[in-house]
Amino acid sequence: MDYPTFPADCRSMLCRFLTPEVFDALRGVQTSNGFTLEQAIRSGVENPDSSIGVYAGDGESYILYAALFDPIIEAYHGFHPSDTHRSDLDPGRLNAPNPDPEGEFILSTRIRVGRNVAGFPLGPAITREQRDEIETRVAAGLETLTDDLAGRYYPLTGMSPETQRALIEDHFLFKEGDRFLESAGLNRDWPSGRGLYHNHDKTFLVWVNEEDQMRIISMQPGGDIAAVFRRLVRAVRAIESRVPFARSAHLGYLTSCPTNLGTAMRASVHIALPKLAEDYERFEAICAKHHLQIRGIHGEHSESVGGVYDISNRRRLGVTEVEAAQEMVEGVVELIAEEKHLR
Ligand code: ADP
Ligand code: DAR
Repeated sequence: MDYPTFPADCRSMLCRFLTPEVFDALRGVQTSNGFTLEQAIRSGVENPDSSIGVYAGDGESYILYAALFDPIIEAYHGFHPSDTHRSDLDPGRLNAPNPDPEGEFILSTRIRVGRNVAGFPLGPAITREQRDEIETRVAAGLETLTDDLAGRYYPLTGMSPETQRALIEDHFLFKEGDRFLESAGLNRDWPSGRGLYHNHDKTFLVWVNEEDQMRIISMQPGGDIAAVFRRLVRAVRAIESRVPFARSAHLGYLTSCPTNLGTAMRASVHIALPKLAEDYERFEAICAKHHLQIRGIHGEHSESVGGVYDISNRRRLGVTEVEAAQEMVEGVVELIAEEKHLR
């Protein structure tokens, strides 16, 4: 593979940190799963509009390709190679009274964590057989869950397009055909091995074998962020007693995209901020102050509709789960105060 050419307007972390020196140092490297530098950077090379542009094929990728991954991890999370990640999943330490008890602003709250299964490669390097084995093991473990976590697993294979479309529209199921994931090899053998688990009222869901091998999701209408966090913690603990999670002392829970390392947690609200959206610079400044990310209402790479935005914590590594959720809560409190002031 020759050194890739990037367009002059490329702003991804890949084109920023893949210097010719780093490329030459890593070009002949392979992990024990045969995962190469070319595979790790393919998404950013084929999609120069990527924000990041790299994916790991296994835990080893973060070690063997550290010369490329470490500066990207530091630029995104503010996490230095000598830093140590800590986890804190104690809901008692989250100070989150409902920021919108009257339901004027927050339509819904969703907190998710990415998890991958210990002993297997990550999605970009996994084989079809390994991915299908993960689906079988995870689905079997999930279907032993009890009480409000009890539910059923629905394989994507055999799910009607109408059912898929409805679940995606209602924000319960992942979209298909993301070009960034496609280039990273994360859509191979689609839809084999993919599926959705959910409890009766769809407040607890698990995506199986999308970008990560699990996305464990707690969500409900309204702004009771503390209740959503409590349910997520119970679910994560119940699942980890059934399926071992891939993690490292340095990087926390391992994920295919470096933006999701550490807690692998994204805590978001769908919130109506039509007046603040008219002063977008002020909106962005408040979000930047609280390390918040602004997305549209159908997830990443989607648009806002009717002044409703998906607001979530941006940092996932080098902060604990409680700290990341607290960051989101405090940012949402300030966004609501500003929206009230503008109204
Ligand atoms: P992820 O959060 O898993 O990285 P996305 O940002 O693509 O993935 O969001 C996945 C789905 O979850 C999308 O349909 C998105 O609209 C939905 N979603 C995210 N946050 C919320 C929320 N607070 N309330 C309802 N749905 C949400
Ligand atoms: N689209 C890729 C990934 C960015 C982070 N989002 C994830 N992992 N879903 C990009 O480089 O823009």
